[in-house]
Formats: sequence, C-alpha cells, structure tokens
Amino acid sequence: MDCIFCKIIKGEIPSARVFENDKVYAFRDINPQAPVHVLIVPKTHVPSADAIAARNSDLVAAIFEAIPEIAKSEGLTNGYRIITNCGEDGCQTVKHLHFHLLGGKRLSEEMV
Ligand code: DGP
Repeated sequence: MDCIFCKIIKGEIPSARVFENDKVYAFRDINPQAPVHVLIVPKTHVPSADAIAARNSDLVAAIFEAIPEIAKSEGLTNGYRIITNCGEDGCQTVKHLHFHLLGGKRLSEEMV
C-alpha cells in the first residue's frame, strides 16, 4: 500500500519520533502549526476517523491513552488541542488516521 505514514511507521521514511508502543507511533509534523505539533497514528493502517469501528477502536483507545504521556513529555502543562481531519471537507491530506497534538502556545479560538 502506498501510504506515507505506513512507510514512516516501518522506518522507510525518516521521522522525528516522540513516542512508540505496540499499537501507536507519534512523530513531529513536518509542517508545524504550533510550537508543539505531534502526529499520533495507529501502527495498523486505518484510513480515517470514518473507518473507526468495534474491530479497530482499541487502536483509538491506545492513542488516547498515550496522549497524556506524550503531552507531559512535550511539556504541555497548560493544555493542548487534539484534531483529526476526516475526508475531503475535513481537509484530510494523508489517508492514514492521525491525530494532531497541538500546543505550546495559546491556540486560535476560531475553529473550535
Ligand atoms: P492532514 O491535513 O490532517 O491530513 O495532516 C497531515 C499532516 O501530515 C500535515 O500536517 C503534514 C504532515 N505530513 C505529511 N507528510 C509528512 C511526512 O512525510 N513527515 C511528517 N513528519 N509529517 C508529514
């Protein structure tokens, strides 16, 4: 499968890793939108939030269990934002489920 995030997870494309366990991989976004901008992905390919179901929701649970640990290691003691873009109207560009962890400054209130 020609998925850039699958290649990053396999180490075929380099990335700045910040966290990893058996189900989850997290790395710095190549185009950061905030002082801290980490992408958190399941190691198993899931196309988007629209493909989450009972068969794979353990991966989402594992991601959200990892988030406080990643936020702490990134020094996000004053809060942060988690975003997942889904599909065309959601402006998802990489078709592998990922959660943006953004923080390190006061974020815009314009979207959510
Ligand atoms: P989205 O628009 O939600 O699909 O966000 C995809 C993000 O992935 C975007 O913020 C840029 C990031 N990205 C794309 N290609 C690469 C890459 O090769 N390496 C890294 N670290 N990030 C990437």
